[in-house]
Amino acid sequence: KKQKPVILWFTGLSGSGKSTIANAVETKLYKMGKHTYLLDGDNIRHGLNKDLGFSEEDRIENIRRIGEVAKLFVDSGLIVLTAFISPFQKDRDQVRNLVNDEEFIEVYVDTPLEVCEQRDPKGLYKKARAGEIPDFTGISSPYEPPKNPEIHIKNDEVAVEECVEKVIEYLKEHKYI
Ligand code: GGZ
Repeated sequence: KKQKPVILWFTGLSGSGKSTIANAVETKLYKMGKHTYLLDGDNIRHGLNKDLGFSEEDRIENIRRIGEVAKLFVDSGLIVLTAFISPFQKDRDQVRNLVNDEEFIEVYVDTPLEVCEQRDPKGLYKKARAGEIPDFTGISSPYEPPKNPEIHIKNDEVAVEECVEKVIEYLKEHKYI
């Protein structure tokens, strides 16, 4: 079945729902017969990037490597989904500039810090507030919201299924699938 290779670059705070939505989008694309690959903390930060932490310098290098890997998968014809905080606009733009214009879609998972902190699925915000995790995004390390994301998702206001639909509709409208 036809598909145009592209990077779906999800960005947002810890607990924003990036991974959940990216996973659900991937499942949907799979059911439609599309070929995809999902890059996330589980397969990148535990492998290729296990030498990196969360200093500004390490986050920049984290995103740079992920961008290069995503580009390779795009070259192989896949729809690539990435789910990383990727807090800096400059680094996201650098990945955008690695590929052709139409091969990068920035997906902003816009969940307010208060909501992420309330969810706190892994108790990380609590630890960060207690000073047990230094440089925690949103607490003691910055997050720069995308200026012009192709897709803007407010997942505290709508169900995951609706967020998934929004991404799928975008892909159809712009003839990726
Ligand atoms: C932010 C941290 C930190 C610090 C550990 N700051 O909710 P999670 O657990 O599963 O997702 C977070 C993940 C962020 O890794 P990324 O590779 O996406 O970050 S970045 O793009 O900024 O390089 C969180 C966990 O790692 N985590 N320490 N200090 N998140």
